[in-house]
Amino acid sequence: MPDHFVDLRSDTVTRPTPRMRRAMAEAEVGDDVYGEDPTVNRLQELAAGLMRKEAALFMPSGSMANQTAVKVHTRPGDEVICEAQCHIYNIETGTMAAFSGVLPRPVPGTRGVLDPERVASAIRPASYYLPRTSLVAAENSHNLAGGTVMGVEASRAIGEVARKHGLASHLDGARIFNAAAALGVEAGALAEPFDSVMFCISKGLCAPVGSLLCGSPAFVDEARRIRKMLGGGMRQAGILAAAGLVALEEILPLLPEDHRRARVLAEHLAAAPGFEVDLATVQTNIVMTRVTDPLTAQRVGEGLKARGVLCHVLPPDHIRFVTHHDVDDEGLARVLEALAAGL
Ligand code: TLP
Repeated sequence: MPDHFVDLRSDTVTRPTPRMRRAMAEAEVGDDVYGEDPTVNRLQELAAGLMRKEAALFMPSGSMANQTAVKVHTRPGDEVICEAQCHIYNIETGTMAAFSGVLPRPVPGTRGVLDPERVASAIRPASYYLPRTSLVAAENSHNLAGGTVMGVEASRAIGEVARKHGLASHLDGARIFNAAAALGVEAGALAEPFDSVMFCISKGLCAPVGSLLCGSPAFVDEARRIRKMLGGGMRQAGILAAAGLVALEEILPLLPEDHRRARVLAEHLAAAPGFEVDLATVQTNIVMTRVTDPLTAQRVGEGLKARGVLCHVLPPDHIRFVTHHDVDDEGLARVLEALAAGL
């Protein structure tokens, strides 16, 4: 998109910073399929430590990382308990069925947070004629619920219920650092209760490509095999990992600024006629709003675009705005002006 747009469609639109580009140009590289890229190895070690896991694997995307985790943790015909609006089930093109041959067992959460009792009651009893429940998947922060966060206690409760019933657990932590910043805890405390966790460096952290899939050494060994099966083995990937190393140092401390701007935008929308926002869901960098009559989400999206603001329309009546590093206070002011101009 041309620079004159304020782009709030997603935090995936962030571009690498000048420091990242320099680090990318200068990165020491090797063939990562042989495990010989020193920059990838550094990022993987750092990621594992941050997520309180023993090992990590650099993946081309969050979707591939999530689906690799599903594949490693399940066998065809198994059932995966997941929050009803989660990304793994709803926005990954049905890969869990197509690639792993598993059934989703969606369980509605409260503002994206799974209830351990509901999870427990969705677990199938062991029987030769029932699907086998083998995995519980959670998401933090929760994208479609509006960037809501799941606290340390709630995360532990889900990890525990899975362990107690002999199930594996996976956390889609695409935006785990946003959740951690909002809660004022270390990301590792949110990741620790789960057997595996994925986080993205290519969203609010501004790196151009990549996600880290973290877990035990045995999990990561198998994930490496699945990544290769999917054609996701990368060669001199240190050029990409270098941006991730900078992202974790340079951008991570700035995430609260994105949250502050999301809050300003949300409060503005909540007070504007034609929009409904559940302010309690505005906990990180996502603002989910419902457009009410006589406006329609499509028309609002078009009206904002005509005034230089891009948002993500979710038909029929929702719009998502995501704040990020590349939208500063001036950008935010332009969004508020566009809204005030009437649609
Ligand atoms: N989310 C994208 C779109 O797919 C909607 C976005 O713009 O928010 N888990 C979560 C929670 C995500 O939000 C996303 C991307 C992914 C996984 C997948 O990551 P990628 O895009 O790297 O495959």
